[in-house]
Amino acid sequence: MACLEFTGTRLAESITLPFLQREINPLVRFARHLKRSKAVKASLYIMSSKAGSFTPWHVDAAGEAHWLSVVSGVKWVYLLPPTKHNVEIWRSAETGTIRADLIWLPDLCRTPVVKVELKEGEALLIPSGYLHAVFTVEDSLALAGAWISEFNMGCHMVLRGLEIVAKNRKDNGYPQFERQCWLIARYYAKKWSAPDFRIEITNPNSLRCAQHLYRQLDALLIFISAQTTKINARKVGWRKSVASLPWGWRKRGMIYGVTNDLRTGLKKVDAMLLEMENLLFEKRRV
Ligand SMILES: O=C(O)CCC(=O)C(=O)O
Ligand SMILES: [Fe+2]
Repeated sequence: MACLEFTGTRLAESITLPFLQREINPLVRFARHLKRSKAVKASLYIMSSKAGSFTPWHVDAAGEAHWLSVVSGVKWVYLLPPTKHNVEIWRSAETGTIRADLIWLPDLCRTPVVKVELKEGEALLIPSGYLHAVFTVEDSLALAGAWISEFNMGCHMVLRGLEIVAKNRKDNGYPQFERQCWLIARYYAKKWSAPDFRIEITNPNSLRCAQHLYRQLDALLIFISAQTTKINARKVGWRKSVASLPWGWRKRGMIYGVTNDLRTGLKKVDAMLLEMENLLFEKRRV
């Protein structure tokens, strides 16, 4: 299988990104900041595979979500959700504890494997963190686009952490992951810590969505706080993440401002959510 990134090319310009990638991808939403701070590469790929080729079980960089669109040929995509147990099995395969070349990974997992056949003109959305393996049935040409988002931060953090520990994604991890995390953090720090910010809750569903986002951003706060401490300590291994911060942030002390504002924002939202939960609960009882 040959895989090439085509971000920023004429081919990329001719593609309309799916709604999800456009609306959820911080790269797109924060493009204004990204240009100034040396553009981050969006992830668009083109893949050409021979019939009979097989991409073994893996999770994409930092558990990014992505779409896979088959232009010609046929592919079978096998999927497993990123439960704690499944991720542990995959990690064992990555570190060599399990011989993934001898064992069909789903046999060790507790969730059923899902198989999707993708034919010419069809596309599949692979959610964040999903383990997948791909078998090419007929010679094929496919396009893919990947992104990370604040709605899956918990998952990104766990998988990014595993990548760093396994040191298996030195060169092809998610492009400038840390930088994007900081941009997301800044966006919510500003929005949520504003004095007039209120979260709109109208029904149990919107409450669940808001609670989900709260938990994801809480995971993000842990991550950026850890980075701030490392930056303080000037540990050699963290130079790279310092370098990946948006330009000028370090000098202007922005990293501390963002961390503090996000913490304040989260506290505020936590209190609001509790209040809303009580209100909704009361309403239902009446
Ligand atoms: O098509 C393939 O063989 C691999 C595709 C893949 O892993 C992906 O789109 O993430
Ligand atoms: Fe993949």
